[in-house]
Amino acid sequence: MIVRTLQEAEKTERRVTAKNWESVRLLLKSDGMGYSVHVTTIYAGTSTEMEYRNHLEAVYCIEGDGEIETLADNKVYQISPGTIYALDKHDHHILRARKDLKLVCVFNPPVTGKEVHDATGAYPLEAEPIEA
Ligand code: 9YT
Repeated sequence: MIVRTLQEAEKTERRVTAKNWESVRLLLKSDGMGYSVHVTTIYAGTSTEMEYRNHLEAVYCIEGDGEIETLADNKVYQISPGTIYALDKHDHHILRARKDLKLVCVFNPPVTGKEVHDATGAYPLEAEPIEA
């Protein structure tokens, strides 16, 4: 059984920061669940381009206001509390926050905690990629 709180996790290396966002990884690969769970804040006024080639990600908004644009078709979807989006096609996208976006993110396969975004906006995978 694993029980931990956001409040204690954010005082550890589970909290990571970047220019446009910060994130607390409540569950990581080492927790053995087969997915990771993150509470991520995307800072107001930022635009972040991402493409997780090696991961599937679902993102549920609990606070804030923003939008996501999928770059393959330039479609824009509004994001507010109660909205979930799932990058089921490893969608290349831009996330824009009008107000601080607080998001619960689930990654499959799980993030190890050591990844940094590479030049394509993806996280590298330790094992075989899902697709080339
Ligand atoms: C919203 C989003 O794409 N979050 C990704 C997770 C976050 N950047 C993290 O924990 O690395």
